[in-house]
Amino acid sequence: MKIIELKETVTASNDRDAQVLRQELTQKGTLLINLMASPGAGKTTLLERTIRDLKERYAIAVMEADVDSDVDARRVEKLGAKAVQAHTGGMCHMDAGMTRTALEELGEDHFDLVFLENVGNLICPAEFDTGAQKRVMLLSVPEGDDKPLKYPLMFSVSDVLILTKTDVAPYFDFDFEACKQRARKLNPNIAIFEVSSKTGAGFDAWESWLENAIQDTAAKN
Ligand SMILES: Nc1nc2c(ncn2[C@@H]2O[C@H](COP(=O)(O)OP(=O)(O)OP(=O)(O)O)[C@@H](O)[C@H]2O)c(=O)[nH]1
Ligand SMILES: [Mg+2]
Repeated sequence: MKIIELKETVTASNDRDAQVLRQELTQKGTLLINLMASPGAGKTTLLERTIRDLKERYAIAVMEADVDSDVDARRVEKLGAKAVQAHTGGMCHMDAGMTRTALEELGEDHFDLVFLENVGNLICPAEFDTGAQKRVMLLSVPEGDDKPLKYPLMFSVSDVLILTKTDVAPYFDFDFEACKQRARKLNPNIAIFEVSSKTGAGFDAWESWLENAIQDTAAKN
C-alpha cells in the first residue's frame, strides 16, 4: 500500500479541474464517490462492510485521505481492496488536483467503484469539488439530529445522507424524522438511508442505491 504526500493544487479553477476529472472517470466507467463526515462518524467501518458485500461483483478501490497515519488504508486493504493513503499536508479537505494524483497512484487497473474517504470534518470537504460523480455523507446518531442546522452546506451538496450507528439509537435522543426534515429542507433531492455498520441493518437499501449508481456509470462509457 502506497502513502503519498499531497499539496493543495494551485490552479485557476478547482471547479473546472473537477469537471474534467468527472468526465474522464465516467468515460472510463469508474464511479468515484466522495465520502464525507465528521471524525469517527463511521466512514471506514461503512466502507469495510460495503466492500465485503460487493467485492465479488465489482472491482473496488479506496483512497484514504488523512492529515496523518495509514490506519484506514490498512483496514480496507485487509479486505482485499486496493488502497492508497493520501496525506493532505495539513489540509482539511481534498481538491480535484489532489484527487487526480491519488487516483494515479491506484495504477492502470480498471475499477468499477472508487471511494475517496475524505478528511473527517463537516466543513471544508463540502466546499471543494473533488471530481467525484457522487457525494455521500454520513451522520452518526451520537452526533445529534441538529447537525443539518449547524453545517448546512454539507447537507446541501450531498447526493446521499447515511444516518449511521442506528444500533446505539436507544441510548441517544436522536429524532430521525426531525433530522430528515432538516436535511430535506436544505436539499429536497437527497437520498437518505439509515444503517448500522455494526449489525448490517439498512445495508440492502444503501448497497442497492450504490449498485444502481455503478450501473448508471457503466452504461455511460
Ligand atoms: N455501534 C456502532 N459503532 C460504529 C458504527 N460504525 C462505526 N462505529 C465505531 O465508531 C468508531 C469510529 O469508526 P470509523 O469507521 O473509524 O470512523 P471514521 O469516520 O472512519 O473516522 P476517521 O477516519 O478517524 O474520521 C469505531 O470505534 C467504530 O467501531 C456503527 O454502525 N455502530
Ligand atoms: Mg476513517
